[in-house]
Amino acid sequence: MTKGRIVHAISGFYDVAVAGGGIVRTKPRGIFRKKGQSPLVGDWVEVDETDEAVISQIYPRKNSLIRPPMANIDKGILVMSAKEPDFSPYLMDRFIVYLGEKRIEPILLLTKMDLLNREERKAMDQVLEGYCSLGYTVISNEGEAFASYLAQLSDEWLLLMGQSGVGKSTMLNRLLPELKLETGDISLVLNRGRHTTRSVTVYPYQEVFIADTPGFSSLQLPYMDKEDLGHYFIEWKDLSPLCKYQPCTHTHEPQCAVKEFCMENDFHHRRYEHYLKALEEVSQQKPHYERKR
Ligand SMILES: Nc1nc2c(ncn2[C@@H]2O[C@H](COP(=O)(O)OP(=O)(O)OP(=O)(O)O)[C@@H](O)[C@H]2O)c(=O)[nH]1
Ligand SMILES: [Zn+2]
Repeated sequence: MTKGRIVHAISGFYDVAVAGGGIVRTKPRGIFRKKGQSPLVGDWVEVDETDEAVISQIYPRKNSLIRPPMANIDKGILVMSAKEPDFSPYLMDRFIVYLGEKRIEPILLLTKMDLLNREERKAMDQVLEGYCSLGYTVISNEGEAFASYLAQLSDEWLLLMGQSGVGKSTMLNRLLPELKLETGDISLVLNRGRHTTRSVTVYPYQEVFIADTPGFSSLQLPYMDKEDLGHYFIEWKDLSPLCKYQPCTHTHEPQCAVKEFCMENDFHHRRYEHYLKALEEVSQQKPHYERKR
């Protein structure tokens, strides 16, 4: 038996990077299908090579996603362009909620800052400072900032996420020039995305693994109780216990500490508006299959 990690899935086969080096192509034991389990890229597994190589055990996951089908992700790199497509703080906050619910740390990677004029750049810097002040890591794709960030990580799995055309492939090509990934204008890229949204490719880079998924334009918030949504707005952590009513949805309740705080400045107020929009969506959700995983 050898412990390893699934790095690639292809037509029912799973390539496992095994302890000691090397990749072994495996099939899962039949028992998994009977139990309704299927291995995911990112899974830690035991491989039994006595006969043909099979996955005999899947270790418990710290998290798993359906789109892309992956497990045990440490960090989500939210790639957002300043323009083309336009920067959307609402989309960013949705991503942050989505990752928060999966216990994945979000890292904000800004692209196309070069397309902004001086005024726009100033406004953008202010928004980014807001996210920095919340404790999030914010990196621009200009210069070597992202490469330097990656250089200080080890043994982590990162997932690149972001709309089509924000510059994910361009970024990967800069890190790994031998990849020569296709990059292109948004309309072409959108077409490609539509056909392959479920595929996932993992690239080793220095001491980390970077998973790339074709872009997508919308993101479904995970199923959650509406009282839980506020947990993913980290700046409210110490405030929500001070709300008069518990649990508080920070909407109609009187003497709500979160609401009072959010009225104080534009950045927090905008986050609060995003919270209200997301709350409406979460309130209308029906429990769906993702909940059972
Ligand atoms: N001006 C400018 N253009 C960029 C930058 N990064 C990427 N681009 C351009 O944006 C377009 C889309 O970039 P891609 O790397 O293909 O986008 P993607 O995120 O991989 O898109 P999907 O493959 O659909 O996920 C290309 O024409 C790139 O040359 C940047 O920092 N500045
Ligand atoms: Zn409240």
